[in-house]
Amino acid sequence: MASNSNVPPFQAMILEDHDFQRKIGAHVLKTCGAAEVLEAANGSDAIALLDARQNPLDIMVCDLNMPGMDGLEFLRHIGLRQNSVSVILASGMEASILRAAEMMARSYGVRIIGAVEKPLSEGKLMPLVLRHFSQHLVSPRKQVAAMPVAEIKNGIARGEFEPFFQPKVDMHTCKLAGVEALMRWRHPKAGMIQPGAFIPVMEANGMINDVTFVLVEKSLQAARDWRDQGYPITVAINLSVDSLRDTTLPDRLMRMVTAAGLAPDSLTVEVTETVAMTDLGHSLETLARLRMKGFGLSIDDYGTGFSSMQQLTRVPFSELKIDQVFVTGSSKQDILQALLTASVSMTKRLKLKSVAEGVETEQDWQSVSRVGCDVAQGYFIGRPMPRDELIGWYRDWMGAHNNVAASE
Ligand code: G
Ligand code: G
Ligand code: MN
Repeated sequence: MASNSNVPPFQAMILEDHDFQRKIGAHVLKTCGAAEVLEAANGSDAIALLDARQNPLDIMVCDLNMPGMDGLEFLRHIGLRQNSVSVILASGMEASILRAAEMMARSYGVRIIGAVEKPLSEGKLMPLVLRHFSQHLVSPRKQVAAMPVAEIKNGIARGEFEPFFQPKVDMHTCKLAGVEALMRWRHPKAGMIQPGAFIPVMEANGMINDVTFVLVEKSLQAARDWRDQGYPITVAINLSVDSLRDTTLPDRLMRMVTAAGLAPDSLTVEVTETVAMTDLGHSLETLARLRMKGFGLSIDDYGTGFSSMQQLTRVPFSELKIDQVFVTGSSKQDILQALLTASVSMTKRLKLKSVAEGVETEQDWQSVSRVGCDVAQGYFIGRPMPRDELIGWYRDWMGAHNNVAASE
């Protein structure tokens, strides 16, 4: 029961008509770190308790099937009240009913962090409590001024987009585990432009797909050159929803990989959980086909989306990248350590490779190493760099970490 000491004390409620089950629920919430647990046996009582409070509740566990106002109606009411409480659905009902309730509640604007089957236990609730805290950590990424569409079109026509490469290293051997290709715009007047200024514009205007293929082409060429120099390096590329919708994408990538004289396992595709779950039919077909053909498949920015692990297990991922919000500065925050531990142990259960993003300092490296993460990426290791700098960087890096590699 070491986990509960890692979350800040929180205010909770259990809504459950069955006396015995309600007592169990209240007890389990306390073992998960709740400072106070309100108890309600039906929806109307729960509403009254919520309305009477000064400070908002953090987390509540909500039964669905109850006499009087049932859980569904209760959720509609808290949606209408725009209550910010995070809700965990608990039920003895079958999974399809839980899923329907979850969808309904979300459409009313209720924050649902997951569903569990009764009886409740710390093992079932704790991951969802951690999820509540993780979603409160995520703030939208910094906005940058968007470039005009016409200017981007010119840039594409002039061939100004190119990949920079950021190293990912194996945490045990310190050897290169691959590189991530990140798009940059070498603008003749403005200099080097970051993706935040043009990728959202490209996505919104149906321009991302073509540029993605240019990026893949250049990345594969780089990978081929590195291999010829004696460095077989896997390259990862980021894909948008538009690219995944195209179910012929795997065949096209296969032709490109073959033309570059490489095998499909030298290319990994990174998609965010949100992207993977959009237009699920087409995405799943494309993703499954990519894996079938032997490409690597990575969940990017893990922990920042809203998909449940159950949803993610439907996609045949080979790697999970833990978002930098959980990594950067994690050595100083117990809550981040707890989230890292939970994410890494899950990747091990699912037999996925874990990659920590945003390793900025030696302390970050140590904290992700402690929880057993396989691979690290971040400024502490190397910034995204032009292709011609990578091998030089790698020689320096191995020079500095030779002792680590040799002692393994
Ligand atoms: O490199 P940073 O370098 O600033 O990248 C910012 C964001 O842009 C990241 O979320 C990254 O995933 C995304 N990104 C970078 N390159 C590409 C790309 O080629 N395609 C897509 N779709 N996203 C990219
Ligand atoms: O979303 P995605 O994971 O694809 O994008 C990676 C983004 O994170 C890029 O913008 C990249 O430049 C940035 N990045 C990589 N390493 C670090 C790091 O150590 N710290 C910070 N703050 N950003 C990083
Ligand atoms: Mn990425």
